[in-house]
Amino acid sequence: MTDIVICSIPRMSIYYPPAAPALIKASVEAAGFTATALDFVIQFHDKYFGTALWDKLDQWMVLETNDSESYNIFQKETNDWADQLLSHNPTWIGISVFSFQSHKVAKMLCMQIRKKSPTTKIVLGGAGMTDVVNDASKIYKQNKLCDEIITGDGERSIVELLQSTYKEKHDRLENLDSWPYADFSDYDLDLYKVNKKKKNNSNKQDIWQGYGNAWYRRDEILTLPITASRGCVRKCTFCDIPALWPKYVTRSADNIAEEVISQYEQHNVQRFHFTDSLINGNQKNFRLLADILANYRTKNNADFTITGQYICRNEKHETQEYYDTLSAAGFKILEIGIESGSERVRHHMGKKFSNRDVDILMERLQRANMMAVAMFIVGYPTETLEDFQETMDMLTKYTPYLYNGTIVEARLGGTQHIEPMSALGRDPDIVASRDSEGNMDIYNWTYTKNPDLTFKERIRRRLVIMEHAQQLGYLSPTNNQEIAILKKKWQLLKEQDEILNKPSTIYISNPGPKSSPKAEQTTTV
Ligand code: B12
Ligand code: SF4
Repeated sequence: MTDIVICSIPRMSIYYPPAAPALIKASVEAAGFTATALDFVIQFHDKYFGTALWDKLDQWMVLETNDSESYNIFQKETNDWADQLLSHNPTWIGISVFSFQSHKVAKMLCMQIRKKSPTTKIVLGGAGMTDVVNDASKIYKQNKLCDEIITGDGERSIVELLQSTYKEKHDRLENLDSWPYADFSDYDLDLYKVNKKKKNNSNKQDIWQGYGNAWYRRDEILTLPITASRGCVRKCTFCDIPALWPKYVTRSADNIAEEVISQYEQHNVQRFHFTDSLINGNQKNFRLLADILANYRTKNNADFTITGQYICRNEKHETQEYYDTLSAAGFKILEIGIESGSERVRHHMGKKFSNRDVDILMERLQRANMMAVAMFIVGYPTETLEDFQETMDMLTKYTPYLYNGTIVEARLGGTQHIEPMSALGRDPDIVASRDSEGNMDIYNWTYTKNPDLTFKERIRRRLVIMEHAQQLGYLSPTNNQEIAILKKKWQLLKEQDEILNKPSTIYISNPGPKSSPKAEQTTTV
């Protein structure tokens, strides 16, 4: 008998073990209840990855496919997961819904649990349930698939639920230091060692569900997630983080360092990934953290490294010495949202650093023996052909950093989609179609002030820049799932065009290898 058993479900990357069930378990136990965390993400991955079924199954979760084989497999798996959950004889079953991509699996799992044990209570939580615009919870409530839905931060609410004092709310924690850090003791962490050969002989280095991360692929390493802050200090127009977390809060440097050191000593962690929207939100605190960790790593000859999302700041407010300290602390790979080579576009986004700031950042990273994952957005509403060319040129300009190993990846995402909760989502000049329930088509939109940027044009630019990046030698993952979505959308457009008798070929202006003259190419998506 246990008070709550909390599980993670696909679709989630297996870059590191799911953070939420480990955090929820720690909070619940600190309040005197019993909790067990079960990880169906790794179970599912290790069973199917490397088999001919994997792609189909992965796509089934995201796209509206009617593939009956995938459906039957998920029925079988969720049936088995329900048995595993119920074998703990829990009062509550908690399901962590990481994003909207987990809904199909979550619904199936709820149904299986309901069928087997109608009296066991089910609570859902996670960012996938915190989608206030599309109200993801409606369908679960209407069909009585669960007993409670917890949105926002889960630590306090879940304790209140078990204490029977919970009242529906959208919680955000204020004082993060007062909550315990993640407890991974129920997980088999060995399964997350990325390059470890698996029973079915598949090798984890080949996959991160469409994401790249060369740095993640190299050794037999264990990465653990750390959640040091929530929210963001910026308000970029395309991003929904400011709406999801209206206030930025961070744990103190001492508190974060204590967790890093304790997890490192307990689990022999080689890499930490900060799940924060940005790790350098509070510069003073971040610098302090770097000092503590640099000191610890040096004194103890500790070899862990740290990755996380980082914002580029005005170069005048930073120094080479600062980056040397970050490096000594283990902050070896920073994921940096450069977004565009065009300052005009970045300015509109609310990212007000200059191209010179980026140049100097790259230089400092190189000198400090650090690395960058450069993240870009293709097809921002104001992006003209000239702006797009500036992003292409930036990739070309930075090839020296690619060749010397400073830039390890150019991440291109999909095409710009409009987050309904972002500032762009509220911009009256963005025109998007809506379905019968009023949900907007986040991919297929136009911007009245830049009418040439059609959805087709965005897809074209996305493919052009991917070819350009790959030809230059960047690791630039095709991000299979995003491309699959674009293909599907393209197919729909093609069908509409055929009805209207218009051609649907995408013309790619291919810059060719570095020295070759530009060539015109066509491609079909
Ligand atoms: C790191 C990250 C990733 C990593 C994930 C690595 C991994 N395996 O965990 C990568 C880059 C792979 C990724 C991918 C995606 N991500 Co992501 N990701 C994040 C990010 C930055 C941090 C997530 C995190 O770990 N947070 C820390 C944990 C502890 O928080 P949490 O899971 O939300 O859990 C808390 C609460 O939600 C709640 N809770 C969670 N589970 C449960 C369960 C119960 C029972 C209860 C009571 C409470 C509860 O309590 C927890 C503690 O407070 C968030 C944004 C953010 N800053 O949070 C986006 C975010 C979660 N991602 C998002 C999306 C959309 C995606 C993708 C779909 C993107 C894409 N188009 O492909 C994919 C889907 C997942 C996949 N394919 O792996 C959205 C989700 C929005 C939504 N409603 O769907 C977010 C919120 C970003 C955003 N701005 O919109 N992501
Ligand atoms: S894009 Fe990054 S920096 Fe901008 S608001 Fe979102 S999380 Fe913050």
